[in-house]
Amino acid sequence: GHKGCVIWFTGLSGSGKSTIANTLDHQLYARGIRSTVLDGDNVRHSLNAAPAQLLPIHGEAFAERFGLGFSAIDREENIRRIGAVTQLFAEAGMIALTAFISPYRRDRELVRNALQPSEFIEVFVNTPLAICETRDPKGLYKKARAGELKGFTGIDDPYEAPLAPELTLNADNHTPEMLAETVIIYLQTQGII
Ligand code: GGZ
Repeated sequence: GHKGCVIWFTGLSGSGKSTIANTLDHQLYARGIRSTVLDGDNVRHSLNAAPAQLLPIHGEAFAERFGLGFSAIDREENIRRIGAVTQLFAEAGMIALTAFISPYRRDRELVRNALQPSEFIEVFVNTPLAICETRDPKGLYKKARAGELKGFTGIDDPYEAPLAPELTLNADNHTPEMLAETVIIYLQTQGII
């Protein structure tokens, strides 16, 4: 068996959060533990997007009110909603893995404080900006450097690194498999799995 919890990955764009979370998801599955991954691809485009079907009915004002972008308050609301969803998962006894930049310390602490102390595992994916920028899988850093994309985390928008994360992963010289193993071992030592 296992206990419900939230494994909250935080780090820059391109740091490896989603890759590590998905690798961990597979490793847990291989051990007979069902978990789920929430990331930008499945949350920002669904729960936190303006529903396209309703645009013709309610108009652009609806999208502006309920769809989330990347301003400070939009990021805050993004994390708040995700936190609420993960709280439901944890309370249902499930393991929720999240992979969002979540750049603000306060937003992450609000999620932490809504859970039991043992239920929130903050994992700092500590990949240096220079490496994230070299990877640049979507070319977004390049655009941000060129001034074509404003408010990009790490370039002209803040990233507040955790002060006391449960785990810090150095993703630049280890494989995702090794890093996910580190989390597995932590979960075992904590009696979560
Ligand atoms: C940061 C941005 C931005 C800006 C679009 N700043 O590499 P990606 O593409 O897939 O990861 C980034 C993702 C960040 O979404 P999150 O929901 O994780 O952000 S937060 O926790 O801050 O709410 C990037 C893309 O969206 N992206 N514009 N301005 N990342």
